[in-house]
Amino acid sequence: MNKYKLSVLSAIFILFSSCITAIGAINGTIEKNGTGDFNRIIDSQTKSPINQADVILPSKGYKTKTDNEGRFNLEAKINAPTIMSVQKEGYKPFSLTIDETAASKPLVIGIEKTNPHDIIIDKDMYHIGDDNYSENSANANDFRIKAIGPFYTKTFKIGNIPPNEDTYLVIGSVIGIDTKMARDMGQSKVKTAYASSPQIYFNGNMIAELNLNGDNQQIKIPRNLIKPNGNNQLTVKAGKNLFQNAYVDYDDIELMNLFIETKSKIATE
Ligand SMILES: [Ca+2]
Repeated sequence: MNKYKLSVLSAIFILFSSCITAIGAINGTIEKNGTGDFNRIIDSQTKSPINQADVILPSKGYKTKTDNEGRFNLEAKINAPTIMSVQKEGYKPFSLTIDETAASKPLVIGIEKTNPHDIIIDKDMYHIGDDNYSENSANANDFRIKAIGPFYTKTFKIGNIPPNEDTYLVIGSVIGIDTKMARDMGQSKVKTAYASSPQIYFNGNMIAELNLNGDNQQIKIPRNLIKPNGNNQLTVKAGKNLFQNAYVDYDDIELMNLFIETKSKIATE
């Protein structure tokens, strides 16, 4: 098995484990869903309310702020999976894909303070692809932002990574991936076709392929690819519809919140 397949498997494993145990997710947690009377944002450590946090639904053009009790209302119609983002200075950007059911119940979300080595690459939402997609694509209802083209790329600085820490790329949320796996998992309703996986490149080397939509996908960045104290480049390339031979049809996706985290090396490695 080659290196990137392993990375993909670990990303999928992390994705599944984060679905099973919401607590302990990397950059925030759903503390409760369906209890209490209000949606709230709290500090995941202290549990105190966070006021003046921005709560954003980029695809709906909706933005609100939490009050002194950390409370907020979602006054937007959610009829398909939609990315909700929470931003507050000093905290890791948090995003969550919510649907009608989740939005109809009070959400309590714990967000986490940033660590000194964390690097926020991008807090905006991007639509990668060609604006040509099926109504049945995973979350196509929510594509409101015009495509930037078949790839996203950004150059950013990385400092010195301590030798006892590993570096991870975290993708806050991604929707719209129409791979065979996404179809088999029920994420994509496209019956007649599927696409190759979006590919993640770090300094020109492919480090992972994304097979599934979801929140908080983590990809380990091999240390030998990192240029310490220098410019590093992240590129995300859209997959392609494997059933369209007449022309290139990129698999339209939206993603949000890209950042780099370092964590102490796992003892078992
Ligand atoms: Ca397309």
